[in-house]
Order: sequence, then structure tokens, then C-alpha cells
Amino acid sequence: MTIDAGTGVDTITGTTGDDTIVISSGDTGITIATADTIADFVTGSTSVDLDSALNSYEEVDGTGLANTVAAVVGALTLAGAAAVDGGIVYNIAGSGNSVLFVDEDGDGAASAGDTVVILLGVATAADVAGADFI
Ligand SMILES: [Ca+2]
Ligand SMILES: [Ca+2]
Repeated sequence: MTIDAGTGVDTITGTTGDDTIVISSGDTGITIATADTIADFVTGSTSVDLDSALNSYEEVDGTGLANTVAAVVGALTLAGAAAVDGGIVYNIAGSGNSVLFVDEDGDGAASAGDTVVILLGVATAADVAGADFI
């Protein structure tokens, strides 16, 4: 089913079937405190509709990071590369969770309208794929 993230801070849980989660610019914040969380992301089954804002991304293993705040900074750094739209840090501090940062306006900095999404259970690079983001 299609689920609209909407404005405000949300934890989104899909159905047992395939889901499309629509997150438009401004639906989620640019900090951990204001970010939306997808509770049951499954690559190949959960599609995240970012209005084609994420065409390419870099990803790194966040095992060695101290916490989720550090992971957001790391994901932003990845997203700031000119060649990509976003960054994913997976397995933050060994937690088995990930953060996605989409630099919506391409300015290489965290700015209003950019997108941060916490992906629970995304623990390895294989747990997320470019095709999951539409
Ligand atoms: Ca939201
Ligand atoms: Ca930005």
C-alpha cells in the first residue's frame, strides 16, 4: 500500500505486503529529533518515494561511529559530494540501523527541505539498494 509520511515526526510501519512510503521534501527534518523513521524497511519490498530526489548515493559502514548524531553528520558528508544526491550510513554504532540523508537542494549542507530518514534494521550494504528509492 502507499503510505504518506506527511509533515511532522513520524515512525512509519508498512504492511505485510509491498509498500510505497512517500516522503516529500519537508515531510521529515534534518536532525535526529525531527527525522521520520521507517520501522520495517525491507529492500525489494519497501519503496521509498522521494520524488526522484535520490538518483545516486554513497554508503558507508557506521559500525565505528559513536551514535546516530555522528551518523547523520557522516551521511551529510557523503551527500555533499557533487556526484551524488545522498548518503547512507548503515549499522550505526553497531546498532543494526541506518540513516539516509538526501541533499535535496544540492548545496552540500544540511538545509531546510533536505531529508533525513532513519531506517531501522538496515544493518549491511546489502540491506538497501538504489532501486528501493523512486
Ligand atoms: Ca513526517
Ligand atoms: Ca542541502
